[in-house]
Amino acid sequence: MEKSETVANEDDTLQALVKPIPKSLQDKFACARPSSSRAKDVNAHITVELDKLATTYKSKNDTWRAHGYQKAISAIRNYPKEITSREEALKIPGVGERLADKVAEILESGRLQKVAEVCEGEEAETLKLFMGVWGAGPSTAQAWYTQGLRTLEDVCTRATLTRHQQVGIRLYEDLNTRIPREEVAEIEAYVRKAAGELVHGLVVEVCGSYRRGKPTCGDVDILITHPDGCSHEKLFRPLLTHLKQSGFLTDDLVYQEQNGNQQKYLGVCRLPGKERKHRRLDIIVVPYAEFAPAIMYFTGSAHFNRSMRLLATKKGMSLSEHGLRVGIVRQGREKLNEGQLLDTPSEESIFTHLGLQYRPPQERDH
Ligand code: TTP
Ligand code: MG
Repeated sequence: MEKSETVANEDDTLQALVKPIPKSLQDKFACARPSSSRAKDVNAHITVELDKLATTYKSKNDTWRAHGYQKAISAIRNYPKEITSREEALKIPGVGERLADKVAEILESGRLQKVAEVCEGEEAETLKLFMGVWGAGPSTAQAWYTQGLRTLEDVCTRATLTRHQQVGIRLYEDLNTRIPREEVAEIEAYVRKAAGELVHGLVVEVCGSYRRGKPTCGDVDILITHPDGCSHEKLFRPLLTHLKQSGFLTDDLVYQEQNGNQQKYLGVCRLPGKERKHRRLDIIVVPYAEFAPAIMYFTGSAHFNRSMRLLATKKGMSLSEHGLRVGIVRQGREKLNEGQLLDTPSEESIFTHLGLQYRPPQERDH
């Protein structure tokens, strides 16, 4: 009893360090709203066109424009009614004058001239092709294009490829095919069984788009921890060796990336049996104390995470896959202190600390 009071008082003291922001501002954050379900996506004819722009700007390394469109797409997806006019679009938070013009153009003509200009030229098509090579980001894609390369064959013969990119080219078709949920579940079961043979009592969760309920996934993001707070330490390397020996892991991309106390493996796997495709697999092993912030982060979406982190920043806090801190002083974007770590035993507790209503993973698909 006495102990829980101490914790409660400590929590109250830390909670007092949270900078309040007006509710009207808080409500503007995507993370304060549920993402709409697909069934309610009545403005898909609009978001499909805007999404082409967002994807192309991303491949051109224009992150600022790409995020701007992503934000508008998310806002429009969450709008519950079919948009019928420019004025109606303009009333949606996140949609400004220029975007409303684009919505009006789509409503009138069913398409967007800018999509033809920005997304349909030879350069845009080639950059999209090159961005599909695992390990090639926008800068590499652009460099290959500038070098005069136009096809994957050109890249194979004339570019100097990193080890990742060699895997990306060799498995181009497989790695650019989305994975049905059912197969993700099979991959999880395979990893869970292998991990369970090494250490008992592990918690194994598939995060990413799978946990958000998507019917298909780009890759498989598996998070592993152990409730006793220490047994996870014995798992990482033996598990990878085990999965490699059985032939399940076929290619390593990043063998071990140390991120604080978290360990991350990025690779390629293939289930046993005929006609199986190679699939991208991430395995992240985290200490139990970081489980909630880690599972929040790896569940995403990336847009939802950006919104959460920005809200935390506005409140003088800082959110990452390692934890939630309070009492952060910033000069511009630079943090001047470490702040204090809040107790986050569950995802719910992170929402509560940020003054948000809890959203289950399916409602974070922004
Ligand atoms: P991804 O596997 O890249 O994304 P995803 O699982 O949501 O979608 P996909 O079906 O294409 O695999 O990353 C997993 C999570 O990691 C993502 O949902 C949120 C987090 N993340 C970020 O917050 N920012 C990022 O830039 C990336 C790449 C991931
Ligand atoms: Mg994923």
